[in-house]
Amino acid sequence: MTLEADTVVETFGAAGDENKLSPLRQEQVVQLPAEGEVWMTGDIHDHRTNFSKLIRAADLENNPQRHLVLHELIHGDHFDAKGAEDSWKMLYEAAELKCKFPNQVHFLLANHDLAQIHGEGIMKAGLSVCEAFTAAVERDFGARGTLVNVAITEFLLTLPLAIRCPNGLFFCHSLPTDDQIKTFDYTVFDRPLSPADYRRRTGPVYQLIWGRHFTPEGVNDFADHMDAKIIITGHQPQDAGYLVNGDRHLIIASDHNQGVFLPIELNHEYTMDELVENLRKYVSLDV
Ligand SMILES: [Mn+2]
Repeated sequence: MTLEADTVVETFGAAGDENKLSPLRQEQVVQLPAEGEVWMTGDIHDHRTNFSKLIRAADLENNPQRHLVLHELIHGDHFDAKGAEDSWKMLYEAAELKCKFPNQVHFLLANHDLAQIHGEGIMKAGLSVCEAFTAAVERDFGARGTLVNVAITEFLLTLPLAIRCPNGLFFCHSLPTDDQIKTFDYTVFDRPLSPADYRRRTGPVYQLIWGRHFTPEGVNDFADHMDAKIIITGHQPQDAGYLVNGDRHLIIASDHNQGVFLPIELNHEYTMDELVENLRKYVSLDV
């Protein structure tokens, strides 16, 4: 793939504008309509086979009623010999998809995005995945790599925090821990964000997308506050593709060979059992 820096900067800019200006967006939340369908996914982390199958199967062009949710696309396993990590390309593909289908493609801010915005915060095997990501952009765009990295950062800052469906389903990357839920600043969804919202540990954005191991009781509190029936997240790795965490929380993963996604009809109210029945494995897709 040979791309000009100008093209890449322009595409990330346009996709970010689509994120911000979407008629479905209310502050940090995307509000889906009561008709059509949505395909919810889990973390993808540059899993190229699952991503390309998903895009082909979703066939957004021929299915204008279909919405697609994407999150945590970056920071995967494709490294070059010098340790540069290639996931900017998948993020770029997703940005192109947003430009082409602005009302059908929706993102959720994830903790790896926030780490990349800050340029630090996640290590793997003793190396910074954020620096590895940036190194691939600099490798591919040379002197213009800095401009591209700025465009990527600005794009990531436009990603919404949550998606709400009229059937009571609520999507976000993760949830705050039980301790944090007790004092969580729920106004974060309904107002413009400030730097304090992103702050490590104390910021509500940070808490929402970094939290792990919250209990079904914690989820109940959160779901009641948000007037949600069932919450679907990614973030916590699932070898089997998914985990039911109590009656109101489903975790799904899309970043490995047993990964799943979840097609949902927006005009139907689901039970947890129905959601689990609807889960589909990427390996089952014949596309
Ligand atoms: Mn995550």
